Amino acid sequence: MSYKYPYLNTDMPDKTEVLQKTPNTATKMLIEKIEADGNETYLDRFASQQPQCSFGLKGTCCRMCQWGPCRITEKSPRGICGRSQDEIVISNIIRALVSGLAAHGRHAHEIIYTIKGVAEGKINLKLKGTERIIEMAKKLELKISNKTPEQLAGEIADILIEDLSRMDNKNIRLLEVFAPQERKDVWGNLDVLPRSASYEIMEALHMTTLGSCTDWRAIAGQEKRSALAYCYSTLFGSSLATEILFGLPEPKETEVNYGIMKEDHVNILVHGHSPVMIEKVLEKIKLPEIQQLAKDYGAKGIVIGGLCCTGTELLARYGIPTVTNILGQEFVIGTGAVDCVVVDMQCVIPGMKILADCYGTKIITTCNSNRIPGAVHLPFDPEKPETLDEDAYTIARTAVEAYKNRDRSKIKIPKETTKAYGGWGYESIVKTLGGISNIGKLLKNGTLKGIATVVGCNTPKVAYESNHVTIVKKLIEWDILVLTTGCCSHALLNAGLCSKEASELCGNGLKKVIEEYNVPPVMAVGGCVDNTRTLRLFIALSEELGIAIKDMPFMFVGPEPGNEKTVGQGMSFLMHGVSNLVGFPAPIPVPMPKPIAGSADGEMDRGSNNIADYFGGNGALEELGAKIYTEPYPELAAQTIKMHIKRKRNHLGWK
Ligand code: BF8
Repeated sequence: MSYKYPYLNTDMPDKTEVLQKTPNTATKMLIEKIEADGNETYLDRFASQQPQCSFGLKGTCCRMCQWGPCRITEKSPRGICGRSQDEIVISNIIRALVSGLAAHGRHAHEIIYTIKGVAEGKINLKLKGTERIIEMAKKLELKISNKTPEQLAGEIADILIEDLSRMDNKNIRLLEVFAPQERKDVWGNLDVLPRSASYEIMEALHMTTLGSCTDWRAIAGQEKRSALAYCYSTLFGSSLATEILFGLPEPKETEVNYGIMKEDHVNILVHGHSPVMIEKVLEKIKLPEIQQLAKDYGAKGIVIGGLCCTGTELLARYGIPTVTNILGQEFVIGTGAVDCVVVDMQCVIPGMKILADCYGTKIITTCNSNRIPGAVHLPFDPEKPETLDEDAYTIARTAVEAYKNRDRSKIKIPKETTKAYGGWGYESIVKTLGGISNIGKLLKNGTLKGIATVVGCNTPKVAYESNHVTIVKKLIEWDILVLTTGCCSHALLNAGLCSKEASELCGNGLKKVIEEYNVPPVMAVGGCVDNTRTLRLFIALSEELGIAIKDMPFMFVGPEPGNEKTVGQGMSFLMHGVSNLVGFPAPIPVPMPKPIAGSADGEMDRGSNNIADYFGGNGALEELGAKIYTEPYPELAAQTIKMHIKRKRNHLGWK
């Protein structure tokens, strides 16, 4: 049985259909095991939630004051205050976007203040990214001579903090130095240049509260401003700051997937987004006394595996194997083999702790913003770093000690391991592919037809990971190079698409590139904030070829949107002129067909509103040179991407 998604005229899968259609073989076994153990996962809760609220699906429920909630219907086309559908829909979208901006902002805050702490000698870590420090110091026109990398990093951190918090009417510095001039002119003409993450969050919430702005176009303007703050203050801010702290990523050959866990080892998973504490914990785990402790409890060693974006960060830096993504975090606990999960911030679902209690898995939280009742809590605060080493040691010890409490009757680890060549960064992609001008040539002569960044979360609205994998298999068959981040990258890593062996699935052009340059067809470039790396590549290619990004054969693809953070991801690329293909609209609107009243055969009216027409029609296209396509069926989504890229190539006169 499947569930209806009425406004997209599509179906969503139940558990049986997920079992039939997911490409992830390891999870099939785990879904059945968890059910046999009498435990529930998101799949059961998704079923309990059906049918989902149709107003929520359309974004037409207003909860921005306490007179409501109000819903838009034919009978009531306005909320109690008089707010129209357009105003409600755009307000819901911008509130989701700035919520994601706040999350990335908080992430950036932790990393940037860690740099400050290290630069001032208060945090016992070393800055490993000298190359990035020098590059940024030059771009930001800092005086470099006679300064240590630490001094320069401290000055850069101050600028990044200003970009997060500036209240006066000045531009975000990272935008000034990293954005292409063509775009700065477009944004300037639209009057959407942002001040800072904090200011734009404040203004977005202000504009959408009761009795504030009722001009949806003005709110859409603030949406664009907030998206640019999201992109340059918090994506560029966190990603570059992490590289200052931990160094530039280098691609690594490794093995990923559930099978990296071992029954006779201590299995520790690391989860979240901001890997400062975990960096220290890894240092402590290597200590002979901690390794010995594991042996004393009868374990043959210690396995570390990565979840979500902390996982992809550690893959990039140390080749630590990734295991799974946001919707896999319950499945992996269901193996019964996880002794401990150390989490930092974001995308840790409550369901994971519920299952952890069923399987005797210890959870350790390390961020004050991410508390979980019943978990051991040892927070890292870059402004109070005195106990960092001591706490990291306690975490390492506690995680290993958890091994002795494991319930051995419930262990079942899937055998699947998958080869992967992941951990790409902007510099390593450019270098490995022979330089920017060579990548430009490969695009121009049609060896590569285009570049798609396929990213984002999982959604229960499709069979687990099926849209990510189906779309990307098609794209590489059509010689479209794929870059990926976040939860999508876990799906593609586990499906074997981030390894050179996936060459057999590729078209002749991409095959040639794989052989000649020793790269995989799908390049995992880190966590969600590392979409910066892809944007830098797009900007560099556009500048090299002298062609605006909006005219290049590029596309942003978010097949399975979930977290509020993903709204800003797509918008960041849209602002640069890169069209989006998203699997599901909410909360980004598309024309929403509705049954025609009195129609016996369920005929649908296209339905429309100004917001839908703006993002999916000519509005954004005219202003930004890009638009949002929505297509939940992966085969059709892949066709849409192919057509979009073909259209761009035709326009450029490229074969
Ligand atoms: O930032 S892809 S579910 S883990 S939000 Fe979260 Fe979505 Fe995963 Fe990383 Ni991104």
